[in-house]
Amino acid sequence: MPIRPLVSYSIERVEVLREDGTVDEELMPSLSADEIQRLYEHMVLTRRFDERMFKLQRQGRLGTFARVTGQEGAQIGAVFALRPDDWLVPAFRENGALLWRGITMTQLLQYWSGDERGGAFPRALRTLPISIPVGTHLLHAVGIGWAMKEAGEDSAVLTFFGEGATSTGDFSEALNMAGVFQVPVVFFCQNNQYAISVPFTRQTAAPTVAQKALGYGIFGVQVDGNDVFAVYRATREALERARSGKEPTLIEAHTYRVTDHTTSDDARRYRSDEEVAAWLKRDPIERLAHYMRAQGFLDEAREAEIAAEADRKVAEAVEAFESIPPPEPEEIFRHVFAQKTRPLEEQEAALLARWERRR
Ligand SMILES: Cc1ncc(C[n+]2csc(CCOP(=O)(O)OP(=O)(O)O)c2C)c(N)n1
Repeated sequence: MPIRPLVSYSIERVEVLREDGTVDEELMPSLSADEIQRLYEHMVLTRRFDERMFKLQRQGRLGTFARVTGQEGAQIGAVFALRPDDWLVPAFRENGALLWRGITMTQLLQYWSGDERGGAFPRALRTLPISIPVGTHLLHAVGIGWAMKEAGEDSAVLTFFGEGATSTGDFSEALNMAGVFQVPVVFFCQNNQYAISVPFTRQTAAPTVAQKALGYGIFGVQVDGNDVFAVYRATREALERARSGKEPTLIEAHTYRVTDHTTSDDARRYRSDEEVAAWLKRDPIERLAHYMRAQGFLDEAREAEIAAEADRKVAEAVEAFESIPPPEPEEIFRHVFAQKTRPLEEQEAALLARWERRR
């Protein structure tokens, strides 16, 4: 019996916008000057909001949260390809994506201050709540996609997660089910190289996340995650494939988390300053700005104006957030289950009794 290869494969990496700000004209997606400006403005807003949130957290005015800085290219490039009738299923590092979908900064500040009312996103935005448990939401994304397919809707689902989530059973179940039932989901992995302190090389022996798609019979591709044009191109193609053929895709956006895992972490304990410095040079916003300056879309004055406008919007949101009356203590228990469990009821009664004594 001969031994013959059964399956052979290769994984492609898509790059459009080079570090020097020039683009591969053949691969450049068709985007108007206005759309490119909007991409840039939203990436800047996401960064400025992130920086302000960090200060608020350090001042004790906000709880623990996961920063986006360095991942704006991956995140904004992907959601830019969404239509309003598509669904977004986020993890917990998606403030930029959520803002793009129309969730307000005020509401996000509320959520990250521990006020559960901030987590109830308007239904019309077709955006699921923030998912803190790693990987569980991938199954929700498949459920939504499957339901839409059954209902004959021609929209798709985009779900975000980190490379750490690819080690969970939920990841495997979700991709398998999506492949078997040809569910219109785009699985978007922001491979930011670390799951808290665990580096990518300890997460998997595979050299890429993208190749994991092969095991589920779906299409997988890697993109330079700090290249907003490559991300947009790959996500738009994947969403179109999903909407027309109902085929799922796994996209790996190769990027880097330049800040700590969350505000409760100290990344200096497990990685070198040199490594961070090397990635800072690949900053997605600066790379896009480089391109825009060469095209005549951006100059110093406009850059300052965009930053000032972002800061003004952030300041307004912070003011609105800080004027919201604090939630009632029972809010904590309202959003866990549709029907409260007995232990929750007991905890609620205990908390309310203590609250009364304090008054
Ligand atoms: C089911 C579950 N296990 C553990 C945790 C604790 N935890 C929070 S974030 C995280 C790492 C996630 O890494 P990754 O998926 O790569 O996303 P990133 O934080 O890098 O964006 C862990 C283990 C959790 N939130 N949920």
